[in-house]
Amino acid sequence: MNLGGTTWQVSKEGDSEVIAATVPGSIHTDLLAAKKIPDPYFGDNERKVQWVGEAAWTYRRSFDVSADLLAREHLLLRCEGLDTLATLRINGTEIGKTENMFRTYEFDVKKLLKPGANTIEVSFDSVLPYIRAKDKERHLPTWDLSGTAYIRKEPCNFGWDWGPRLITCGIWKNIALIAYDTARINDVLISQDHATSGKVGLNISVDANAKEGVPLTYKATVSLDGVEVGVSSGILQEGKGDAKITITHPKLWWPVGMGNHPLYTVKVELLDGQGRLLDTKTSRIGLRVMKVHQKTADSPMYLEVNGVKFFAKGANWIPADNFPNRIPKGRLRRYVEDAAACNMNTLRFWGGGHYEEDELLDACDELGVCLWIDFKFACSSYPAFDDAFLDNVRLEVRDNLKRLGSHPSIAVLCGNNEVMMLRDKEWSARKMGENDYYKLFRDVIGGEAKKAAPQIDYVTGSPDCGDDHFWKVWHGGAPFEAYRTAHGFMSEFGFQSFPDPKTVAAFTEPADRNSVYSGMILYHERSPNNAPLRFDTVREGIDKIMKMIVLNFREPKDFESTIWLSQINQGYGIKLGAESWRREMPRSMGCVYWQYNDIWPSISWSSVDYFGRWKALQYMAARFYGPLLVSGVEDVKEGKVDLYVTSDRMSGCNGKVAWSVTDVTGKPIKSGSGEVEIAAHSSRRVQSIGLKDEIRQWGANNLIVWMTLDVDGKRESENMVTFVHPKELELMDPKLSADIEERQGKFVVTLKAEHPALWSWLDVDGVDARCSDNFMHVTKEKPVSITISPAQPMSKEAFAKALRIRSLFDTYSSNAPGKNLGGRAVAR
Ligand code: BMA
Repeated sequence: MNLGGTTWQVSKEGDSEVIAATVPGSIHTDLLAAKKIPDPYFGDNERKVQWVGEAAWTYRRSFDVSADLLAREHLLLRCEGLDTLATLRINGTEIGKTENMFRTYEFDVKKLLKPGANTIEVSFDSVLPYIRAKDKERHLPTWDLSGTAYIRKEPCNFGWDWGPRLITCGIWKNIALIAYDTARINDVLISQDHATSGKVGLNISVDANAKEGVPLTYKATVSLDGVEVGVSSGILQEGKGDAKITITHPKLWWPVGMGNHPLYTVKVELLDGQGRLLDTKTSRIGLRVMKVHQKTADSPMYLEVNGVKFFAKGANWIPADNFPNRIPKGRLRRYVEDAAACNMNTLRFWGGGHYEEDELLDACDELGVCLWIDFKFACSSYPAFDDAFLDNVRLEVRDNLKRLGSHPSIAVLCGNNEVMMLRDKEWSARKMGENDYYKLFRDVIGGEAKKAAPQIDYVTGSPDCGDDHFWKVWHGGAPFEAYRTAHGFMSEFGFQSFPDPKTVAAFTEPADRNSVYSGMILYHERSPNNAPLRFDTVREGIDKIMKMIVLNFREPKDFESTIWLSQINQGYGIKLGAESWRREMPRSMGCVYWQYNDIWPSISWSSVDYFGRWKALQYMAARFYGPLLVSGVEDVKEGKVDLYVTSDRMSGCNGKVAWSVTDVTGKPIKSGSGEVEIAAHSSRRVQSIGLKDEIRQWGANNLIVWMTLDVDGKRESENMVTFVHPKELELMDPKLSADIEERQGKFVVTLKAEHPALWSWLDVDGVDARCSDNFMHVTKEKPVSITISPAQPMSKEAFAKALRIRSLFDTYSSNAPGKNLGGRAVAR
């Protein structure tokens, strides 16, 4: 019996006012619905609602229990998520207290319930006095708010360098009464044996809570697309039994770009001695062997699936909302679709969030996106000296792996994010002792993970396993070119940008949008520190964006141009890193940029913003993560461009690489092409284009090198490099124009340019619209056709009126009309 819904009420401790509440939910969303607080994501409202996290709140409802339900042998209250310090009462009697938002708690309530009306009350204490008192007893070194590591609550709920501090409480997951007779299934653990080729052996371990003297049997059925492919049944001994099923002609599960992602359904039924069905548990699995190879002297860390080593391409996932319950259904799936559409095969669920929703993992299983999942420990030391804390963590790991452990998309389980940076030989004022570090992350979490998910590789932390968090560019101030000096499995690196102007408008007043340094803009950017409410520290993020823009591009002409140019700049930089690491495979084997999504509307490292709008980086990722990539490395001193072809394909192919050199006006200078053999999972230099003479004659700042890769007559990749930063190119007005054709509610826009239009993009004024591609280069020889799907129906006239076409040229403030030096420029 589901106890969730809208029949709940909530009140603040010491206050007689009662407001309607929704379960699952959170106190902020209830207060918002009751119009008791302003939208905390708008302007600096966050500051005005800090009192919410300081207060204690009680949720209550009444519910009817039928005589039938009461007649069942067992009656439990099951809470799948209580955030966080809760005291529960049934009909006024306390039934327990909880202290971990990540755990599932069950309470025997049979004796307390009565036929007819009953009440449930869940009181939440503020976690702030609790963590303050704990930290006073013994301070834990941290980069975050002191004391937060004492409580098992989403770390970023206390604020992060991309998110607000809105400390929630509430019943954030399902709550229900569970009634059953005789026995129920506790857990089902499925392991796969791929040792014999052409077969996969499944061992399905069933664990039921047996009752002495009551015979129990099980039946396990495996099916694919509704067709049964194996069945096994037997008798449980003391509640335990192993079903063994061999799948002949197995269809293997592969990540994005490597094959299909078939999912088998495993249904386990628990029956009593008379064959009466007692309980059922269904899981979806994929047949695959996934391995993590940690870094060695000769190799970076890398992932392997079904015996095939593959390059991990993707981004880091953070919670999609500070209030996860209000994420619209389908939105999480959409994020995964967008990742897969951009050729991402990996998402890392970073350690400062929560154990993610089923919808998100289901989508990753279905679409072939591999997951690296951190346990939820980040950027702090932890009280591993406290046995009660360790016991609490053990149960947390068990509960979460019971729910998540069978997802085929999980490639890596990882103890924490960046706790190793706070680790030393002994505990000190700034560091955590290594004995306690290993006790928590290797022995306790690693030990539980081995038991609960034996077939998923576990690593103690990121970047413990030889992966790299490369922050020299954003945090260290180095230029994007520094990415080319690093190698390995790059699990974090990133650069910030502004979100879409529509998103900026969602958290600002028009007057805030007169400068990127206006108070409200600064307020929604949180780097470098994780203390959002402190105004005594200098915010550096916007400065970093502006400095990097003018290092690579020209100064933007106005507020909106700054937004778009910040996106082009971000994409330009991340592309530089991603292509470099892909090129040098297998010396580097992973590129997982920071960060994929946003928790609120903000200026951050994301490529998809809080509302799901793509930044330029997301479009560029589709290209630089493409299964086949042609890329160029410029060397102005040697006067050459080296062309590389990189393949993540499962088999070899032959292709044609063509290149051409033009001046910035688009005038052809030199070109060539050649056939190339492309091996599976390979990268190599296919050609070196000597351009010494051209540089001497035309000037390095006047040349653009274009390249394409075709396979079987199909364009697989195209790219462009210049010898200088784009700001040094004396661009001409490209005279962009567009032809619009309407096709079943969508519009096909063909962009044409008279001169190279670098990073051209389309945008529909005031309307959300999906573009099949964006931020691409258009030349006279190569018009580009883009399909645009507006979020709302539009007439062709309205569309044409709202369509805006721009390119890099339009963002600049100092475009003297086409002042091209045409051949007179001097090489650098
Ligand atoms: C990292 C992450 C996050 C952080 C990001 C940006 O190292 O693990 O803690 O948000 O950098 O600073």
